[in-house]
Amino acid sequence: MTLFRRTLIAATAAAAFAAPFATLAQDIKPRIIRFGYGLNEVSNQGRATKVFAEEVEKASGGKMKIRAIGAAALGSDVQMQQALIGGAQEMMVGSTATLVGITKEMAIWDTPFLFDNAKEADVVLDGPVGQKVMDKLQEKGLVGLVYWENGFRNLTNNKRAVTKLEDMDGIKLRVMQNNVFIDSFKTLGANAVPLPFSELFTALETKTVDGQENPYNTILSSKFYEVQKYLTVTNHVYSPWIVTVSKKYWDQLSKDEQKVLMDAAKKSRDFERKDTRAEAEKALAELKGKGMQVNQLSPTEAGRMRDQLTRINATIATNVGMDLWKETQAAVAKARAAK
Ligand code: TK8
Repeated sequence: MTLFRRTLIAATAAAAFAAPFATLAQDIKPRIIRFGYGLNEVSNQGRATKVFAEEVEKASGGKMKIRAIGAAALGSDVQMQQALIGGAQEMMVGSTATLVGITKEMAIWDTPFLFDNAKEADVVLDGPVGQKVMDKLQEKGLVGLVYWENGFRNLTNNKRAVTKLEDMDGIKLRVMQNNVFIDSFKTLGANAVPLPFSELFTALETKTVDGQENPYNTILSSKFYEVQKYLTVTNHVYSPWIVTVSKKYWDQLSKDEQKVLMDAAKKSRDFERKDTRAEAEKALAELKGKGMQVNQLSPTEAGRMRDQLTRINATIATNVGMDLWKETQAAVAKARAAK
């Protein structure tokens, strides 16, 4: 646009007859998509959201713009999900575990020790089983695009170093708002307290709870090391995040616009997994550097915890349905066999 034309538009807008400018502004008005997430901007979630936003802007030639809002400023995972369903917010990324109240099949990802490593998780989540579970969201008013990695979860607390099963006794442990997590930690002897992530730091700081469990990345980016002394390497479950869109909003988009979001979501996923894994490799050392006391479980104690936790598998299978349970187990076995 020439300087002359720019001046002309400005002049027109400034004039009492601003109508032509208004029409022009209307024509180029981009679609603003509010994308909420729970962690800080300086976290794996924040960095991948930025990549997603850049990709959307680029692929749409600026016609679609992501307004990224982190640190649960739009609400906790559960509150944002409701806003998406109602059409008051367009997009979010959050834990699959917090979706179980909406889509019970999501509980399959909460199965303790389901995946041995991230590669197995990628294959199953990006394969037919992952897709099937994701598609279940549609009847509830949500469209799932991709899974991101939250990661293998580990235990932190302020009471004592957990070196054996009995050390879990009476620890007030914040868990995600979902029955599988409540049951898992009750089985281990902890006093499981469901709380939204957005209230977690304060709950730890004020000693409302003694501990929590999350991947190394989150313990680091959410500064839990400031309020937690002990970290026990448990890797008790692999948590995915899932990028979702309000179905009400999705249905208003053209096929091209939907494709822009889908393609950008895939690019953000690939970036996010790499970034998360690179960070996780360094995070444990950093947490030690911040003063956390880290311990591994002996093979015997790890085995005892595993036995205890896998007792809830039967309940998970009943809740998600035996067909999905078996299909998932078969997919994991296949991924494990493939080298
Ligand atoms: C962030 C949460 C978080 C999850 C949790 O909104 O709640 O502990 O691990 O990542 O989704």
